[in-house]
Amino acid sequence: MSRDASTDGTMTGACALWAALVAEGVDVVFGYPGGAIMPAYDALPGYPIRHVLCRHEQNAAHMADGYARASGRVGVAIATSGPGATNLVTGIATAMLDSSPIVCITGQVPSTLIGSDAFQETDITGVTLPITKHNYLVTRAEDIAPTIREAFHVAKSGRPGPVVVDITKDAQVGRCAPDDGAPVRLPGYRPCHRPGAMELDEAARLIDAAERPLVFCGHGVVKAEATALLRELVDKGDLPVACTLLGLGGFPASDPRHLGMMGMHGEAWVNEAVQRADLLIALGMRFDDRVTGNLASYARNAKKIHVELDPAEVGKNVAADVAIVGDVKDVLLGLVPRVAWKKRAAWRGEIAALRDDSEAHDVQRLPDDGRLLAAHVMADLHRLTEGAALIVTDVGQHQMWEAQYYRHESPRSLITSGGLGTMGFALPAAIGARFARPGDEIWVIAGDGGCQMSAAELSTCMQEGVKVHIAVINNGYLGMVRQWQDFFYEKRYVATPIVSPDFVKLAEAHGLRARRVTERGGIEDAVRFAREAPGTCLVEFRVTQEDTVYPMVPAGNDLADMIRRPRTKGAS
Ligand SMILES: Cc1ncc(C[n+]2csc(CCOP(=O)(O)OP(=O)(O)O)c2C)c(N)n1
Repeated sequence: MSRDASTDGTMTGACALWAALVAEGVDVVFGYPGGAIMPAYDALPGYPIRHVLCRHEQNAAHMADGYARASGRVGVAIATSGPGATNLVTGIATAMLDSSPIVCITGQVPSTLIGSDAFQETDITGVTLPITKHNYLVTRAEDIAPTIREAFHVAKSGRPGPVVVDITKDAQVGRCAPDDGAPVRLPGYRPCHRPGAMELDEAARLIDAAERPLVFCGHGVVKAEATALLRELVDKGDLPVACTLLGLGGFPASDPRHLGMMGMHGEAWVNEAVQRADLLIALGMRFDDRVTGNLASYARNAKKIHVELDPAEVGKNVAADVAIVGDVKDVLLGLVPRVAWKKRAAWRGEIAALRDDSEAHDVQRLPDDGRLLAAHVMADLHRLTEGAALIVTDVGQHQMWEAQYYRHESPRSLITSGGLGTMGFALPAAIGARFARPGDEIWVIAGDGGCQMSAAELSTCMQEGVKVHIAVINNGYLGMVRQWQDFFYEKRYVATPIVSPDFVKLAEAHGLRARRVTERGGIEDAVRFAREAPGTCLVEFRVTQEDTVYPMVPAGNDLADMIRRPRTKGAS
């Protein structure tokens, strides 16, 4: 029952807030209370919304983000003013760079105190201006519901992104009439572009004429739910497909035309193919520097078709011969019928030769000498889950090995912080994903460094009864940074050896099951153990310490100048 006892037909701003969230279909929010948001919290029990108490507001934003990425819906995080709000910042920036639709609601000091450096006052709309799609300061109860409606519209329409709604305490306790549900009107905000027939014709002409075309499957393919249409395009043109990190799963890894990941830690043959291609068909991706390396030498022989929802991305890094602004699904609906059936055996053969050569010495042979490598864990996890799990990774070497060895078949089967590369992301994002996909098997893969950044959320798993499986890849180092020190700082390992708590005891202290694995033979049993655990289970994999992710394009280098696995050490 609502705590809003009024009989005059009005309601408090706090009630208007929850009613507006219910109207948006919200059934779970992730948050942490405090003084300036207390009226809102006090009203929450009257509404059918579950609140998940995080242990740090950054993680509330990551949970909302994980929920959004797993479901395609908008995730919601709640925090108080001042430190609560500023703690959200990394989570908001993470969502911004990966175009994830979240709405963060923050309490603000009473409007009469704004600007007075009141207790726990921070100008959070000012702070988050460059890392949100949009933000709002709400000072009147009657503005709360329309603002929430607008915030959801902005967060999910066009290129999705984070929106902050900062609500003063007096607005929360003030009274207003129930919301009239008026449709959102935002003159000037026109996020949907219809692809033009001329661009589509020109793109189809380029595709038909190309001898060595490559399709790039980016995050936009996953977000637009365009995977079936992508398959049709690939079928017609016999087109090889390379994925960005966030595009993995947008095209099934088991398809023979799937090449793998491109870029800094992409497969060598993919990067070589990019440099040889005569046409790039880039779908829903933004030519990040981790993808292109040195722009001056990037794909010089290729014409480029760039399909992107956000006009600001087109031509930003790489000039497009044909730019098509629009949702990938809409564009493919128009493009596929225009493209001719064509076989490209010579080009497919050329790539296969590159692949054979590279696989012979670049791809890590997984040794059978008892040593446990992180890649073993990824490969075995893929085999044991039959590629059907939702994997949420943290950031570092393990993230790249996951991308290389866990073969993603379906969209939204990988959640990872790509654009910002936020350590500590995985566990909270997985908790959020759990609420979006209650029936799915969810694995967190985190390093010993990143795991410690959000280990406090083990408490949340315990309190909320959340079931995720956590694989901690413990190599005793901040491995990815150590790898850079290996290559570029003459092995001076400054600040990268990291001592960890006993992860098994840490999990057990939270009432969770846990186990340690030190040999390859232990992986299968541990996966079974985790799956059978009633709640969250942590498995610590003690892996070989100084291992390297190959290949590697040094930052800013030409894509062709990859550091390859040393040939003499082909066995490890
Ligand atoms: C919040 C944050 N701080 C610092 C970094 C820089 N960074 C990138 S990878 C990495 C090391 C990660 O170490 P670990 O979590 O142990 O994973 P590993 O690389 O060993 O698999 C660091 C420090 C980052 N990405 N995010």
